[in-house]
Amino acid sequence: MRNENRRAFLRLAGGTLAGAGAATGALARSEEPLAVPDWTRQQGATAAGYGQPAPGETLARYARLPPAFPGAVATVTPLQGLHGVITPNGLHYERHHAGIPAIDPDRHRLVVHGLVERPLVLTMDDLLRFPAVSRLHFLECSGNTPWLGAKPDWTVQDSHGLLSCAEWTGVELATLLAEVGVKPNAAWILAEGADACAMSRSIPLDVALDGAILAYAQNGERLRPEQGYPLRLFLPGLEGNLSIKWLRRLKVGDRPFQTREETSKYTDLMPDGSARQFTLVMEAKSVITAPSGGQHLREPGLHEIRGLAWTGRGRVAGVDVSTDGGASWRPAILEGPVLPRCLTRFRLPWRWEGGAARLLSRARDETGYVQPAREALVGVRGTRSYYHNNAVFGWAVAAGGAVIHAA
Ligand SMILES: Nc1nc2c(c(=O)[nH]1)N[C@H]1C(S)=C(S)[C@@H](COP(=O)(O)O)O[C@H]1N2
Ligand SMILES: [Mo]
Repeated sequence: MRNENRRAFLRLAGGTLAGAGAATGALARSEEPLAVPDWTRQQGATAAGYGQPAPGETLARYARLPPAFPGAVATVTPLQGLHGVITPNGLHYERHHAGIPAIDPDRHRLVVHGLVERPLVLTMDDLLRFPAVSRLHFLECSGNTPWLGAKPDWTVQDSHGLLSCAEWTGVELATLLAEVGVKPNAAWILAEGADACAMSRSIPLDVALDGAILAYAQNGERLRPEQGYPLRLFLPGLEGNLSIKWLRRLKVGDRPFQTREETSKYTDLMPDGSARQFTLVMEAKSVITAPSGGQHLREPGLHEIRGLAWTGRGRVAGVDVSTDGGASWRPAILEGPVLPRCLTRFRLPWRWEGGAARLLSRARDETGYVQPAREALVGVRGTRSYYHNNAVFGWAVAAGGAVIHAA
């Protein structure tokens, strides 16, 4: 296009767009809308072996609490900065009870024994020859979202960051169990990690046969060391602790093995002093990621409320959003495809008039289960629980646009 024509076209476009609203004001006001910038006047940088985010777009995990010792760390995913449902591998949350072991993949072995016809010792090469499946699933630590001690200055990374979602590739546990042949009285499987705490959990056999994966890849590349390289168990929809990283042993038995992680930890203390064991499923939950804690709404007008919903029981069926603290609710739009036991993005256009508002989201899953209000959850579970807080969670927008956490 010749220069003069181009200017005329842009003037016209600018004029038309300017009429559409304040957001396009900058374009309409610009003297020279398409001046040739410096970066267009010279050759760009050369290619990199492994790509990195653009400078200035670097999100980061951080430890939510100072670890008791360096290996016992939990780092949180910056949910407020992510789009869609996939967590980039470098930002997947981490929970290590005894640090990240440095495993030589050539010397790593997986032993399968106990109540099986043909015990096996497998190398990584052996496992890579089995039929491979790839599935998109969320992973959430059951200790995500502290039960007590909510803070107004929480960001969504602080309150919900022990949550990530990836495409996991590996061998279905069912395939391997068919290979070793489980005995008729088999009912539970012990999974053990190769880290310094030999993290171990018992999994009911029927649960283990329902989509569990011996995963060696994550979002297309081999697992990151912090996610269990070279092999982890991945149990879709269940509390993160069951997805044993650095997996080295599977033992089939006829009863639960009663490991430390299912007796002293990962149980739910009820108001009457009894403790629930093996509360494995992550129930339906959702959270608004924008606007969220620490963010600031700059100007009144149209804003899109965005968030994530998930359930360990299948698919998210719907998400309702309230902007008035629960007095009224509107159904949000679910961004497809809505996959089972996977994060689902929801969004809802909202006109912010500039006043105070209280934003809440409430997920519903395909079983009919509805994410509970905090009072309802505490009514049943009391306040002595630590794990499985899936209560409705709110953000307060102040008249000036500042966003903080408010139940
Ligand atoms: N071997 C081993 N497996 C483990 C853990 C661990 O410390 N050691 N942490 C568990 C916990 S509590 C969670 S929530 C998830 C975290 O997985 P991620 O670090 O890949 O996010 O792994 C689980 N598997
Ligand atoms: Mo966890």
